[in-house]
Amino acid sequence: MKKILTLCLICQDSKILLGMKKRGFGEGRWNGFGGKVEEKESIEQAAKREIKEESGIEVQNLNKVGVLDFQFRGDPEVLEVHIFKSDDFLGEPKETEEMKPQWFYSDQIPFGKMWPDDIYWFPLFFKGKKFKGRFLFDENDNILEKEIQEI
Ligand code: 8OG
Repeated sequence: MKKILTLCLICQDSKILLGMKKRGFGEGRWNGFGGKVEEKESIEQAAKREIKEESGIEVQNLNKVGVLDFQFRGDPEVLEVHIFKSDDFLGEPKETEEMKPQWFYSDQIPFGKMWPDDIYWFPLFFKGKKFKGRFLFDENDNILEKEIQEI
């Protein structure tokens, strides 16, 4: 069982835009913008749609930077998350029902309030590397297994 998701990190003037997830999966954590790819849309279309829905901005470019697979112990579903970077967008980020956006400097990323895997791959992202990997979590979102490699 595989679920395809997107995650976009929007960068401008050496800052990165994260959103505080206000509800659902990942609630209470800062993250990039994204979600599930719907039937009949491409992964990039889904990425753009989710960014618009969650932050109100329209990204003009998307660069694929990585793919990460996430699994939870005892759950056969694999979350395949396609990660993009964008540095060109229209509009101003605004708070939505799902996310509260905020700009962060790259040396002030709030890893303590993010998914625990992020600390392992954000540094690759900031170095401009492309990567792939997989993480296995337990039911409390602790990392049990991790693999990450540059590609
Ligand atoms: O539609 P929904 O909001 O449930 O989508 C989940 C979002 O969270 C989607 O953008 C993919 C992203 N995501 C995971 N797992 C992880 C993770 O471990 N780290 C980060 N940074 N994002 C994740 O589904």
